[in-house]
Amino acid sequence: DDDREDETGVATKTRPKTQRPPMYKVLLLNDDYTPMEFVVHILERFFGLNHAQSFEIMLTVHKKGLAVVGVFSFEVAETKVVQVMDFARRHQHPLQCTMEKD
Ligand code: TYC
Repeated sequence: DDDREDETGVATKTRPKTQRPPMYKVLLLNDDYTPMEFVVHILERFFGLNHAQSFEIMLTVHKKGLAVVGVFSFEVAETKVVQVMDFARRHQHPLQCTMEKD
């Protein structure tokens, strides 16, 4: 940090404002039709979660209606959403995945 002198001649530290990129939550939404095992598979495949973590998040979505799967930069979050939506559509499941600013 920079040293800055005030009116009395006392040196104080100022923190230069560091720009951090905005982060985005990736959300998984519940529905009545997508099989539980398919959701667990998606979480393992696209989010690098182990089986236990994936099962836990899937159950949270099933019970609460949605859950945050992870928080990423805009580009990474958007890629995950597209990957999940494409994979679900290819398998004809109505699973919904979306993102919002953290
Ligand atoms: N509710 C679904 C079922 O009972 C399971 C499910 C969980 C679906 C999570 C979507 O994001 C989801 N088969």
